[in-house]
Amino acid sequence: MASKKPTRREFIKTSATLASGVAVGAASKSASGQLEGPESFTLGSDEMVAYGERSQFVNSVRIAHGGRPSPDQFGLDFHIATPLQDQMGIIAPSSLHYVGTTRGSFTPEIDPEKHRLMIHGMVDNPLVFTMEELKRLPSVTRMHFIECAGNRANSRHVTVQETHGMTSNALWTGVLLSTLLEEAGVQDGAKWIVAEGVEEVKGASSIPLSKAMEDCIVCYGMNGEPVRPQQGFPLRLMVPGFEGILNVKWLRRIKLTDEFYMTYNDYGHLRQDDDDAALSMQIGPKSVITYPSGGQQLEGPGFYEVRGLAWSGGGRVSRVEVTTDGGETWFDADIRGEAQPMAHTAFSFNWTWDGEPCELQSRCIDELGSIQPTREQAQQFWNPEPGQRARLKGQDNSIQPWRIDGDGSVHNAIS
Ligand SMILES: Nc1nc2c(c(=O)[nH]1)N[C@H]1C(S)=C(S)[C@@H](COP(=O)(O)O)O[C@H]1N2
Ligand SMILES: [Mo]
Repeated sequence: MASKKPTRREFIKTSATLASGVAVGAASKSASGQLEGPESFTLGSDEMVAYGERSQFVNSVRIAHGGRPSPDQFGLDFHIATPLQDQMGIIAPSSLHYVGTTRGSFTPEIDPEKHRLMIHGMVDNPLVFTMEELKRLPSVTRMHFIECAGNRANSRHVTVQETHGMTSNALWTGVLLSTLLEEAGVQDGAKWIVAEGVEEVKGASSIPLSKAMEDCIVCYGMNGEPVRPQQGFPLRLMVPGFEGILNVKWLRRIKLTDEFYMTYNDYGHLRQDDDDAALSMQIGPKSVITYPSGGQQLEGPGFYEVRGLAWSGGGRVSRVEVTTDGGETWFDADIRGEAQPMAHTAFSFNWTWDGEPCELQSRCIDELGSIQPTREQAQQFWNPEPGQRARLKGQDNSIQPWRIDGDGSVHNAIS
């Protein structure tokens, strides 16, 4: 077997070895055996007092996703992927949150004082809210992930940023949409909402009214500050656990309707009927190991904490399993903290690598009992039987394999 889960006793033993190994390494670099001090000190500046910066030694960045430059030659932003391999824990720093745009966009500059949200259509009282009016209402702060349907791994991808970087998790603050809809008085027969951003056709999406009443949030806050412009400042819709495209940014209008609207977004997803549309929106159980992951290099045999993220549109993550032998044996990973519904959940697994080539995978089981599929299982959805109409399910939640070679290099093992 290429690897095994260390017992508690072995773990303590290997950790001790690891610690002395590090000390030896450091001593060999510094002839005097002294610890080195800082290179210099930053003097206080008005800027750093007013607004902090990360260290000059930290240089993790987002990248354009899907082989399309961002910004492109016209200055339009396209998909931008977050560096999951560098993220610590479950909250994406706002500056590194992934960005999804349906057809490329300029990030609108919206003066919050002028911004309005209109709720109309099949309601008794059409309403128009200012930002200040929204902020007076009862609010919630909840942790939720967003994931773009374009978050699909393929064999050409090298890093986890490329395979899985189109999802991020943040703390979102705002008013439950149900609060606003109750105020407006939903009429009998209304079944859908159509949410629209300031760029008209591009931001519009049809969302089932049942979902709108359940847990959607009209958000003005993100990670303790106003929503960032690329995430929809000053207002964005959060549709927990449903496809990213429904989380309308720069939200300005919500119309209640008795049927599904074939908006630009919906058309792009080839949804044919109401049921099909509603069912295809929820994101299945998914997980990925972020350490060790593609492009990284293990220093040599010994102890490693395997770490990753798991999530599901179906509620809380209830279990995550890890294999280090390509799927023959699965172990329960540790869930870090308490899993939140429709939120990234961190997992870890204590592992001692024996230096032999091996393959790491993780799989997520959510509170509905749904299990993350293998790539082969998921592909049955993507490639229908001959004669069947190709249905774009809009998501890839298949298991991600990482191969570790004898030299410690880590590779995407999708064939
Ligand atoms: N108004 C508007 N809302 C939008 C989009 C858009 O282009 N315009 N893109 C959608 C897509 S495709 C995704 S995946 C999510 C991404 O949200 P994020 O950029 O905050 O990560 O926003 C959605 N909301
Ligand atoms: Mo998206």
